[in-house]
Amino acid sequence: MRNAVLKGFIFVILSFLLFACAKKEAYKKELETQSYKVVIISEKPPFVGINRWKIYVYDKNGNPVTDAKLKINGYMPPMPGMPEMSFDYPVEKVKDHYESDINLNMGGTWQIIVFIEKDGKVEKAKFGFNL
Ligand SMILES: [Cu+2]
Repeated sequence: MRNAVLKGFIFVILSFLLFACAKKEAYKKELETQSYKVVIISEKPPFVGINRWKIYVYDKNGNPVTDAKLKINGYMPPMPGMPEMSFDYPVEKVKDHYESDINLNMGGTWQIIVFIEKDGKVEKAKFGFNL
């Protein structure tokens, strides 16, 4: 009986911890390019509006890459009665990572490309989602 109470107690504490972690990193997207691992973190999953994204770039040894130049493009293919849209979002360097305000100004299909430029070479990390 005591054991069951203890187990229940531990379960509740673990659930709280899990919930706290999940809340802190509500959205995480990991992408791979030839030379890098790119991790995008945001407080919320993509939504219509201005999304603040933190972008972490790592080399294949897991070391942070902090001297690259990043650019992010958001593209929406043509929709009925609407031409295609393409936006370049400026990216700023913040300490050991990068940040950008991604303005997803309407619902629909979005294709995102993160351009990572370093030593004169550009690599692209791509993903997409529906809003
Ligand atoms: Cu559209």
